[in-house]
Amino acid sequence: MPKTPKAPAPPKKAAAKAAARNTDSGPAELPGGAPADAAARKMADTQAMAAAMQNQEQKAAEHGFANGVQPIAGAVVEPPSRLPGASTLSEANSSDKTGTEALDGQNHTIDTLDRVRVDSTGRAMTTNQGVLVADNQNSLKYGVRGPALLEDFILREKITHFDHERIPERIVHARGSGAHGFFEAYAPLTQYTKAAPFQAKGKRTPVFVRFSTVQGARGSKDTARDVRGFAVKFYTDEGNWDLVGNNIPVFFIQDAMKFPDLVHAVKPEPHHHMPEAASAHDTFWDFVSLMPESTHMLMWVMSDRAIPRSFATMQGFGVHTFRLVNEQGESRFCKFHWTPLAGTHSLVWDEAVKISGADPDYHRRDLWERIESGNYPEYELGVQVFTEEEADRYSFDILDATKIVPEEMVPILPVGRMVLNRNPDNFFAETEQVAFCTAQVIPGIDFSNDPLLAGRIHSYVDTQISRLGGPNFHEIPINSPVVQVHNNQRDGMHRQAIHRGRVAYEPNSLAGGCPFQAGAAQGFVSVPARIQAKEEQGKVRAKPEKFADHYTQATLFYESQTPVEQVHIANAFRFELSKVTVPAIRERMVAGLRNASEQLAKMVADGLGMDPMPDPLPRALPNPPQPEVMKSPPLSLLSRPGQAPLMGRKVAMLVAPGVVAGPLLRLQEALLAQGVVGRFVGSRIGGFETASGDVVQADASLENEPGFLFDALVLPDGDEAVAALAQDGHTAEWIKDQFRHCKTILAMGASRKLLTQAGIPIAMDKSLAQGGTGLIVVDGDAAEAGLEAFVQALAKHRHFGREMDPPLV
Ligand code: HDE
Repeated sequence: MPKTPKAPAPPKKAAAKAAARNTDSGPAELPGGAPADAAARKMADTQAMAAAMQNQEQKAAEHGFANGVQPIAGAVVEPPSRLPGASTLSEANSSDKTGTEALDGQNHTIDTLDRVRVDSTGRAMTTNQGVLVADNQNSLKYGVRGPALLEDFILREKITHFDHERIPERIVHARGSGAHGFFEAYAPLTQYTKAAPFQAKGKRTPVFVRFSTVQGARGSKDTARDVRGFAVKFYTDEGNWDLVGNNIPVFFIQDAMKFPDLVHAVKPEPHHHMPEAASAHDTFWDFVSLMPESTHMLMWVMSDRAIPRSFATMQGFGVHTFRLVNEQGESRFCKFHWTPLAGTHSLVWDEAVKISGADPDYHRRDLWERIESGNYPEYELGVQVFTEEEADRYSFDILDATKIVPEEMVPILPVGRMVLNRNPDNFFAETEQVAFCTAQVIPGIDFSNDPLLAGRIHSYVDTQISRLGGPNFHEIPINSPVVQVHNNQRDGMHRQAIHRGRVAYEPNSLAGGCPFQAGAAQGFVSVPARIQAKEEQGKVRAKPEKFADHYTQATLFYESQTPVEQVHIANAFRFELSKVTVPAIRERMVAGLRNASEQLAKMVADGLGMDPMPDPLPRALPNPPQPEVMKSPPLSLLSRPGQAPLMGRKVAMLVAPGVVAGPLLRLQEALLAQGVVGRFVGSRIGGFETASGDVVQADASLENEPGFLFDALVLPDGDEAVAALAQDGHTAEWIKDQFRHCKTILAMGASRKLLTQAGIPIAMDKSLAQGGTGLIVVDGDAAEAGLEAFVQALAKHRHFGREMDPPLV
């Protein structure tokens, strides 16, 4: 056979080019020399980067305890060019849609919310695909009177989207209102923590806050008797930190295992789904009367704390014991406290009930209006810091969420302030879609072993997955952090991020090891909890012994209240238990209360017609340790009148034809300067001619804004005006409510008659000099003095000196 001539060797460059064009296999070795084109260069650079990666140091270091506290940073190889990191060589071809190539190390899903804000000024309407809509009034039909056509993609898109507008409401805390703002540190707190917001004086961290009620549905009333959620998302420069707290520093239960039971008991009863936004029903009281550890929390929930005047006038608490961790890795326990600048002020029950009918959005509106008018709600953040050794000596267990650490034992250290200065643009996109997760902590903040907290660390992430439709809820704009997000999590419903490159695992050499583990120097490292977990006990379902002291701090709370507040607590128990239909539940509850306060139990029993009282419930811990503190005055709401108590208040000034308007106009101006809105209210809205022939405009009516929606009432001088107001039956109701709710009333000149007509005991104003009853009656020529006294009395918010049970008026 003739010898076949040997084929000439292909040029090396062509071989490299050809090899680089395959995605299913590769050469045994790459040809040397300068790469022929981009594909070959990508192949060569990828090979060089992969060959440079070694992982031995990492592997060895992963083992043993040292890594547990000091993990090292991951191995990284600098890529020779951008090519190995590219998903595709064709990324160089850009368009209006694709944009250009991803920038090095950038994740644009975290850009400011501007990236998703929409303003339609001057724009024509389009479909979701951007097609201009010619007619938004009529569906497509066959003939003017003919049947609608299936091909009407414009109608179908619109209706389909509408059909899916709702998402599930939160399991609890469904009703809520949110706001943006900032946290500003007073001074470096580096001694205790390396957490980003506390590193420098004046450092500002953006926040989003959501306040909520617990029991009611998304559309339920704001003024229910309930715990208020106080959840703060800090967008720190080391990632998001969520401090998901309440306006009450303790909780009903001690272990997450009982949370579904608690919520099932308090929610509307399953057979008839009543009552909405109320705990005054059988199943709630059945459950808590069988759970003596709830007693302390019940004291708070039956106090006026559970009916706040405003989100701006309530405290917030982290509830659990957390940890602060400093650069040296030293950890201390910590309790978080928010204290409002406007002071702690509440409604009274009769008022809360009435407001829920007239304005179910009372707190939402109040928050919105405060921010829109520049009366920004402000809170001071304080921390109680203590060591594990100190905690061990306490008479109570700091892992027990039914206990506080009294301020007398560990003072509150003020660390910064939070100002809420921007309303959301869109309720759904921001307030509804915000996902607070207790698991979201940053370096410098860590958990204690509180078993309630442990359940929460799981629950909040978990619940968002069904509420927000999948695992990518962190990419929803309100939830994304302000720092870079890089990991190997991929895909899932509604994924937004488009990752460049083909590597979604670690360790890798094909992405130069990136994203690499940050190591202890920068990354989050859990504090090894030392004395709390006793090895020799092994796995147990159990409670620490001190958790059995169910009543000592309930007593502390009750004894620390002023007499007025104690009466309010008793009245709240009386009201709630009167709504229970099963006497045995009531009796069990009163029997439990006897262990906390004999006086309280007696008042409640009397109010329920219960005589004799049942025997006290047996105690789980018959001889609790002596408490460190017997009385803690800061636990009283009245101990915090606030530095800006007037800010955000609303005053009604009644007007009618012939009103003497001069003092009212002067008052309105003076109030506005202090952040108080004074509104003219008439029998109808619109203009009224004054005694001097001018016109005042009423922008609210006695009918559309009932009196209990205002913090104070001014009755004007002017015979004709007073006669007209006396003719309107609403006027007396207004006055009675203001009087019953212990709010400030100023009556000038002729309007004294209106007080008499409403049955108000006018002689009360005589005691003004002795501290004030908030009922100020002045002659027409003494209006100025009246205005001054009015502003002073308004700052006190309420004048409980005139409260009577049952009410006189
Ligand atoms: Fe919550 N709680 N909770 N909670 N909680 C939720 O998370 C849960 C507890 C609190 O404005 C849910 O996103 C468990 C204590 C607030 O979006 C859910 C346990 C405190 C908010 C959940 C507790 C809170 C929630 C429902 C016991 C005060 C509203 C929707 C182990 C420190 C956050 C959601 C917002 C919301 C679970 C107890 C406060 C179901 C399992 C104690 C302020 O995940």
